[in-house]
Amino acid sequence: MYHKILTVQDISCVGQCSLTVALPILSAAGMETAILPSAVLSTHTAGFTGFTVRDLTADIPAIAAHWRKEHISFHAVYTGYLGSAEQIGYVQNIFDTLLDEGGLKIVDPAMADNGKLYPAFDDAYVAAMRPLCFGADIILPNITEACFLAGIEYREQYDEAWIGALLDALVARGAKTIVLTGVGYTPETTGVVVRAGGETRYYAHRRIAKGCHGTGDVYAAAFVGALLHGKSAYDAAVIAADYTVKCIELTQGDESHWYGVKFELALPEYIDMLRE
Ligand code: PXL
Repeated sequence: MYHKILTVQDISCVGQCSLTVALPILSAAGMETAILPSAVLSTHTAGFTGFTVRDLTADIPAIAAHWRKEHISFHAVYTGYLGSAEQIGYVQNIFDTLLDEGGLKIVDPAMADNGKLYPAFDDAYVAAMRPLCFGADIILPNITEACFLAGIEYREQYDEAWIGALLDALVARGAKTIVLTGVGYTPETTGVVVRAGGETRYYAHRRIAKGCHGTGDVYAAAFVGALLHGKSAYDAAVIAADYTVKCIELTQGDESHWYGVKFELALPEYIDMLRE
């Protein structure tokens, strides 16, 4: 299926994350992909120092107004790393005014990992992110982000009951389909829990010891591409997991490539997975 979609995220010029991975992955999935850069950074903020940031919040209302004037609309809007709490309000307005009838709102609340918010964010940002997530059709948080959204204390050790309670807390606040990433119940595995339509399913896969930057963005873009291609939320979550693992495997062993993953090398396999 060919769809016109919009993704709203930053451009980190160097570092293989956000728009520089979402655009090629969504294009590979066969989607016409419009972009709205939330900010332009010289690099991402996870490991580089002294990066430049140009917040584009002030440009967004005029861009959205121009699109409305041109009667442009999208089958889905998918958001990732956003520049500011104020920008989240503009994104809500884009959800409300630029989606086709029945269009999908997909939010990756890219704001935290390993129990901590990213350097640019604070509690006000989390508070602004909640209504965006709880009004969306699909959210893709990792465990840290899910805890911030649900107001539950982050844990490194957990079991299925605790994950179930975390999902329940998100649903109680209004979450619809939840794709919870980075859930592992054994030291050798990690995986993804998909709660959709009252049903919860888990897909476990190999855990690769070292954490890799940008893999959350690779995962979310691959999920969105597969979903819009016509896969179910669970099947899209499995394809995105297998693709992301492949990207990490292809990067392992190259110490100089610490800032991201070589997602480009696995795009042919991603396309094959979509065709199956
Ligand atoms: O991968 C998430 C992300 C996106 N954009 C910027 C980031 C990060 C993670 O740190 O810094 C600018």
